[in-house]
Amino acid sequence: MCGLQVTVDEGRVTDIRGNPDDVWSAGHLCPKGTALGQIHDDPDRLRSPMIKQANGTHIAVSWDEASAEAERVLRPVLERDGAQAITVYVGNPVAHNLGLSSYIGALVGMASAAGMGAYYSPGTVDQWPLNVVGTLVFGGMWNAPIPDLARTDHLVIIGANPAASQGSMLSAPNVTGYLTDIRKRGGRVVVIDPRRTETAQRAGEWVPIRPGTDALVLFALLRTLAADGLLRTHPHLDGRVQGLDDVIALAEPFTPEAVEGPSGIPAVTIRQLAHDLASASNPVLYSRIGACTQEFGTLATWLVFVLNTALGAVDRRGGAVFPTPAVYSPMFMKPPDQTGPRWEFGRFTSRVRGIGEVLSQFPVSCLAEEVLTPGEGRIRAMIAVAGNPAISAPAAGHLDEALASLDALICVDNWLNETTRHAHVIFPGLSPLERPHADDLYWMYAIASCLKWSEPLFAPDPGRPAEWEVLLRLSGAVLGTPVPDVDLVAMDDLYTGGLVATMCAQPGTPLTGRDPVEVMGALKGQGPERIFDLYVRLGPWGDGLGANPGGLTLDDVRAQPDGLRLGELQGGRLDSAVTTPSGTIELVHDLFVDDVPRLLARLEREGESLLLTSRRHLRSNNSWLHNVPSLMRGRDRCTLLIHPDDALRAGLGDGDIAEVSTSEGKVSVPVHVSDEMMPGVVSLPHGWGHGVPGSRLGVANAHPGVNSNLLNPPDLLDVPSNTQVVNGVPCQVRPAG
Ligand SMILES: Nc1nc2c(c(=O)[nH]1)N[C@H]1C(S)=C(S)[C@@H](COP(=O)(O)OP(=O)(O)OC[C@H]3O[C@@H](n4cnc5c(=O)[nH]c(N)nc54)[C@H](O)[C@@H]3O)O[C@H]1N2
Ligand SMILES: Nc1nc2c(c(=O)[nH]1)N[C@H]1C(S)=C(S)[C@@H](COP(=O)(O)OP(=O)(O)OC[C@H]3O[C@@H](n4cnc5c(=O)[nH]c(N)nc54)[C@H](O)[C@@H]3O)O[C@H]1N2
Ligand SMILES: [Mo]
Repeated sequence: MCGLQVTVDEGRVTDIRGNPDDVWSAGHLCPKGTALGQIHDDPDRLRSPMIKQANGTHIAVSWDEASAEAERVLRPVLERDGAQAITVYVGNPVAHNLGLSSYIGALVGMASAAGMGAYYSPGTVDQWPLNVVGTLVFGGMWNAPIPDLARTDHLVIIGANPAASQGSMLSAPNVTGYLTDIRKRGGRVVVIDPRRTETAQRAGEWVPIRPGTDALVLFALLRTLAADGLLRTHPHLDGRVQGLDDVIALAEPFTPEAVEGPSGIPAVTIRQLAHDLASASNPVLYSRIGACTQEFGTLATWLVFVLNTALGAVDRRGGAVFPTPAVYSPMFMKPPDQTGPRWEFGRFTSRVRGIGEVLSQFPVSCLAEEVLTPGEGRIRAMIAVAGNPAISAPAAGHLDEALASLDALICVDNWLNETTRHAHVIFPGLSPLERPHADDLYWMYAIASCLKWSEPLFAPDPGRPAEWEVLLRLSGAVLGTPVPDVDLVAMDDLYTGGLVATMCAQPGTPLTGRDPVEVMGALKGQGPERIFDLYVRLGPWGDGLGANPGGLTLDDVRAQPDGLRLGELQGGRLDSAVTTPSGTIELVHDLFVDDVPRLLARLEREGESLLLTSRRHLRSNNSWLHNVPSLMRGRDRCTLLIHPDDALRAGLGDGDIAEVSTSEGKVSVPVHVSDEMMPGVVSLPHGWGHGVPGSRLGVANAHPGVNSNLLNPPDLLDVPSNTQVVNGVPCQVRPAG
């Protein structure tokens, strides 16, 4: 989302810096942005499709040969077992890539129409609790207020490390600058995290917490606010909230004294935290992945919004506010398979484990067993789009085995890596500098309403399709046309026309009630540009396809290479932003209430072992920036962080190699002894474990690290949301060898 200024000399990138004139980022840039030139020039980046030969190695082939090979492996599966034998894996970069984000719906939607069961994504190792809470409390999978960083005077950050991640489901340039500013204007930033992170160091206030116990502490905070008479009335929320008293009643058993032992946070500290929140002018809590991918991810994420509501922070400037995205996204719509007035969960169950779907997904760790277990309905083909599940999914060892066993694995990916080495065919996308770019979903979490469009810097080599064309080709193939014969123009019209027709037919979209033929007639061009033009025009500042004459179209956005800044965060948006059946914030649902007994049982658990957690680094991006030389300089980053007391007990010194083991597996990894970890908790980054045979990653393979997901068991789950637990996994640590 940050604006770049790229200097090119004779066709080569010589410099990348932040664009000082960018309306959004005003010159800010993180190391990932500066890496785009090296990504573009990476000799390992695939420029032509690859197919796997009989001996298991990959060779470059023409696009026609690749299509023929995809047809050769895919068709027999479809003919023998039907579309129920295929699945799609939607990887993380899909959300950050205009062509993929615009057309992944074509592939998933058409494969579903053909009979595919669940699709998979890293969502269940990420933000699925937030999706569940957004759906039930605010009315949409991606509905959630964000902290008003520029105005809060008391920010509590739970399980997020924006100093590394730059903020997650919270889009702001230079988040750490905002944290510094909060303190400069006399406010406070408190970080609740088992690790004294870079963010905690900046915040100055660190409250260490035992992993997985946030929900206990949040209930205790709520209970304290209520018991100590700190809940004020908040007229702006009058009649707009349901169920707060019921949640307060549920908090009764969670006294600060009761949760002190399990959480490691002294009761007196919890009371102080509650009183500080209540006495601040503009308090707000923000949580992310550490509060999601843990044993009680749904309850913790839910309680953050309960507390924000109880404090009157929701929908108020300086609190938790609803952004106004300037561009529409179809992700704001209810999925077409959710037909009733209320969202349904558990509508179908997984074949092997019998687990119920949540927002159409099973835990990503189900994928391996669905591939490996014989019987009716077994998955035999997979299309993986910009994902590296061999590294990113829990129980990664099983998944690696499963990927190797597929009858057809087709990857849309730019590298030959740990996952794609198993592919029968790899279709590479263009480099980030060869394709246009614009964001959609992430403006939903942004601290300002902006519109931007970036033109491609370089023309792709002749004959290279864009990724959206590859997705349409594969969509057509799943529907029955041989891969080489798919008519891309017809498929594009079918998909875009279908999207428009859905939006016209569904209540509550900007196209409700309009004529799809007339809408399609008002659009020009094809591909992501046509779709993005539609979304600009359907945004609050758009021309509404004629309904709002003089409003914006994509052409207006293109004319402003530094972007358009159209609005700032404000309160008072609840009535339009909240789309629950009642139109109010609905705090109480069975899905939450039914999980409280599980949390109560946590109070009784004793004799805990060492717990494993995850972390991120500023110069990594999940698994896939480790081939960029400038991001790999410096010390080894794939280390086990451990507190000095735990290291001493385990007989480990700084730099020693530890063997870390769990019920799932073991790895050997260098140790970094530091009191930045709280005692009893160790931390490993995810995204490592390179250097596997058959991959082609010159730089990454020279710094392989270990795959932390070899340690994460498949069946440790946050029950209500199907989210995998990768924070708070019981483990043992001892000297290796
Ligand atoms: N540079 C960089 N930026 C990234 C990424 C990257 O890999 N590198 N990844 C991107 C992606 S895909 C995402 S989803 C976002 C994630 O963005 P964030 O949510 O900010 O993720 P992390 O930096 O992993 O921070 C999670 C924190 O949770 C803490 N934690 C672990 N267990 C618990 C617990 O039980 N309770 C509490 N309170 N804290 C806990 C960890 O110690 C860690 O500090 O970042 C995005 N941005
Ligand atoms: N233990 C543990 N596991 C985790 C996490 C954790 O905190 N701890 N975090 C989880 C989270 S939040 C996430 S989002 C997932 C990430 O999980 P994934 O999305 O599966 O993995 P990534 O590492 O992001 O892999 C991205 C893939 O996209 C490819 N790629 C990069 N750019 C492009 C492009 O332009 N086009 C195409 N077609 N492909 C491209 C890369 O080569 C790579 O194969 O990991 C999850 N796994
Ligand atoms: Mo993520």
